[in-house]
Amino acid sequence: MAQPVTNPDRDLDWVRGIPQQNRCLVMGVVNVTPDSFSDGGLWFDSDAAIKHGRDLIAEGADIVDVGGESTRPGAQRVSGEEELRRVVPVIAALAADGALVSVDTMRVEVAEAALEAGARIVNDISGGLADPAMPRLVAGAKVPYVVMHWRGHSHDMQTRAVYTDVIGEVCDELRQRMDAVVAEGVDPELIIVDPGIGFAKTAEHNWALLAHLDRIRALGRPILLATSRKTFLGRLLAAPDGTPRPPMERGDATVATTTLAAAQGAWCIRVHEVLPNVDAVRVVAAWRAAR
Ligand code: PMM
Repeated sequence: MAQPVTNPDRDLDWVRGIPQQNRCLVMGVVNVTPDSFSDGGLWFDSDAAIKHGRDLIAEGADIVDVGGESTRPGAQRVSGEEELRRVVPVIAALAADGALVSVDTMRVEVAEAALEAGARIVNDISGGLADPAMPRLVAGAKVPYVVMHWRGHSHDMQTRAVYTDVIGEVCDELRQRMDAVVAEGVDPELIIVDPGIGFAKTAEHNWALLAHLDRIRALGRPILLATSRKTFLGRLLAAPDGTPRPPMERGDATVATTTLAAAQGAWCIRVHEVLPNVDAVRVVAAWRAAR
């Protein structure tokens, strides 16, 4: 893993305990699921998932995010037991290599086992809403906690994509979640906020959020952003007959959104393809340094 820099760009956010770079960080996705929208089934087997995580680190990922439950729109939940079975061996192997691993889970028992296996970040897409015991666990473990904007489980979340002022409401709801988890003992300095691109949001909502990361940054915490291969990009790049661009062909558009996010000071971007996105954040770092 790259060494921390001694003189980071003072404009860049940072999170205690996570090696600092002079650029936006890159989190590589390891979905140990049979049904994720973007790469479902490719890394379902533990050995394949471990190899994939190692490849992402070799390509320059600062963090690998390991998840065992698909959250694509309409997805049904898996059992906690199954989620544990999927993620724990993968996390243990990658952490043993020295990788900085986050666990993508809404379940406290999965987060607990993941931390025991060596994960050092909890990425909870529900921001503590799905499992009310989660903030306590994270508070006790004193690890960075990704609090994402979320309005309910994936099976019907798109019915909740109703806003009069999406940026204002997402900021207010994130602020409420930050206050709630701090009330449970989470150190405010360890919170990372995420506007939750695609979660109870239409394409228009996603674009509005991506255009106004400054407003989310005003919450005072580093931003994690995950646009990679998401549906709004597929819609934007639809064929003339309206067929959305398939997830695997949304890589270049993902890099474009990474550039936009990094230029607005995002702390980290979460992506499926690491190499081109590391290039993009390095370009943005050079551009920012020259301004
Ligand atoms: N999106 C997905 C999964 N985990 N975590 C955070 N913090 N933010 C996100 O937007 C997010 C996430 C869904 O994407 P995937 O199925 O490609 O992993």
